[in-house]
Amino acid sequence: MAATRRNWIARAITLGTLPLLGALGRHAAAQAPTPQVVKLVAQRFRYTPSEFRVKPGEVVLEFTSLDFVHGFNMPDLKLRADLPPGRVTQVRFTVAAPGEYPFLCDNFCGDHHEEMGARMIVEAVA
Ligand SMILES: [Cu+2]
Repeated sequence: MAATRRNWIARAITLGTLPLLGALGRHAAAQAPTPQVVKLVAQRFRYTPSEFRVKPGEVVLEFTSLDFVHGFNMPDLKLRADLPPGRVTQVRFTVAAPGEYPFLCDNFCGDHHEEMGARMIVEAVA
């Protein structure tokens, strides 16, 4: 008798919880930004942030250069752009494979130009 009662309670909790989890899942999906927008600043001789994470999907990088027409070159995705100061430059793409995607400045911008690099990390979807 007691066991039956426990089963009934367990079933009631399960039935009550599943719709709640479903609602939370839908909420999370609705909250996921599409595309994912990442703002970056380019300035001799770095990008800020120097590392950022996204999930697989559509991504928009929004660059603001503070001092020079820096370059953006991400060889693994064959992406490149010039980043003139005084305006926002958008680079839009879709990435599918998790991993690390380094990028660098490919416009010579001074003595430490070759140190001007950063990376995007695409997270594996759980
Ligand atoms: Cu540069």
